[in-house]
Amino acid sequence: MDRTAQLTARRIERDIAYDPPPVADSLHVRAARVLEANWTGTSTVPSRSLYPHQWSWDSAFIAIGLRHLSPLRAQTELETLLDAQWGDGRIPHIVFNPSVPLDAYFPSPDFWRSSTAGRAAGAPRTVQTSGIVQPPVHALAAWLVHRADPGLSRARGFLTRVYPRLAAWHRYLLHRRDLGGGGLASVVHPWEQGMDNSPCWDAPLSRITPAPARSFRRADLDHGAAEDRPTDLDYGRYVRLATEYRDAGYRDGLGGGYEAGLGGGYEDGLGGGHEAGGAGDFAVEDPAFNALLIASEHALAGIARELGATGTARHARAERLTAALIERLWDPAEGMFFCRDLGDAHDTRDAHDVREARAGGPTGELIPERSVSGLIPLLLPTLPRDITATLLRTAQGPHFGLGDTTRLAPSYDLLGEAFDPHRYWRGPAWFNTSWLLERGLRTHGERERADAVRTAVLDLAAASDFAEYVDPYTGEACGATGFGWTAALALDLLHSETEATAITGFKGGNRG
Ligand code: 9WN
Repeated sequence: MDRTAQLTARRIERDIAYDPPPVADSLHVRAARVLEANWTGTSTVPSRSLYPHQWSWDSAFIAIGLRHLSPLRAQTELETLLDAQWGDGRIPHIVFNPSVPLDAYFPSPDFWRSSTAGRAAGAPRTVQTSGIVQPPVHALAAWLVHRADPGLSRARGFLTRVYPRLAAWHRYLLHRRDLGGGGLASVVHPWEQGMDNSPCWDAPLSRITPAPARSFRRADLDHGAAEDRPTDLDYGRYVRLATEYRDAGYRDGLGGGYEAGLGGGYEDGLGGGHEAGGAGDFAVEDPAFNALLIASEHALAGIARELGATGTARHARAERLTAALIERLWDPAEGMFFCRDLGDAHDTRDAHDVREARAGGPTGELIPERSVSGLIPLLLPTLPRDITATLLRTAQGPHFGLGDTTRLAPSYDLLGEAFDPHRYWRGPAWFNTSWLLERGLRTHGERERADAVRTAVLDLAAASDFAEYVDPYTGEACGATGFGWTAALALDLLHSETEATAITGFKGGNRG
């Protein structure tokens, strides 16, 4: 056969070369495409439509996935966030992109007025941010990002630059936010804990008079289905709390100001004393928020070691925090951790009252609502063995149904009165909490269970087009698609080792 005949024959046999049938892209490629589409040049938006700015804990989760595609981008993601840190050490929950129109997201920069209302707390002048915080996943993310490419990290001085900022962040939480006086950090707004409309907040929020509906305009309903989102009543209360905090200058401590903020050596003895305060009527100690602080404290110890210190003081602090978590939030009868509502107990202007309250045992009341937040401490490498075993049973039991009626743990109790499989944090399964549980199961050597969650994350992320959250029974996509942390954490599980490993690199060993 001559050349022309060959080509003609090939064309007839293989017109696939000219009109290829669709070949399904791999999950890796699809996840990478989401992260590329959401990348702004210096950070990644959670969603192009619903959340067009940089969010704090989203960026930490996103960096954890991004490290497999571009360690440089992952470092940049965290550096951009940390550039917006306040002088008092807080990392704001949103860093606004000035080129996005004001009405694209509510509350917008003109609501928060960070550079004026937050001046006394050291808000940056050149970038606009919110004034509240989100869970401290950042040191953990920085450590994992470093480990993805230690050569690049060292060459860029990544850890040397981020360490003092992360240390100041933890100092802020442990000094300014220990509103219960028992050593744990409190959140002063549901958005701070990240699970905005969890039924856990219903009781503490019921004390708050909602801002009138006509005083603000929700932008989320332009992009998300109303039945999947928080109600107008919830929003009215979110707005009231944020307004009061802003109008009090975002002040947490008795002294205001930000002398406890940036600075400090690698070992970072906390120094100073507990400071009471908090402007609003909402103050809650949450298990996931504090478990992430503890995991991040272990990660900071790893970073300190990499930078030439011992890290011992940080591990010791993480252990003290773990003990406080158990003392204040563990409910042995229910077999899980609960939130503690500090009620008015935190709202004292007098440090003497705080010491009194402290001496009299834990202040406030446990909130008897089962949230996935109460399972997240499974992440901690040194949780006592009996608590780990009990948590596992609770996760698999009728309230969460993990591995039985659900493949991914629901955000809230399947049997709870407030359960709703589609409404945001009142039932749907989320990918970040599933990732944390998967890592926790692996930390404790629960390989088969971890494998099952991993497979479910990968399947459901792919099938839902990287949805923000899914119906825990059916896997039906809810909220936004092309969601940043869903893509990033699926990518991370695709690439991460599957043998037993402690996420922070610190094994410690179970106690008890
Ligand atoms: C308020 C960005 C954020 C997440 C939160 C999630 C949702 C914001 C909102 O979106 O909260 O911060 O407008 O509902 O609840 O966890 O960080 O993805």
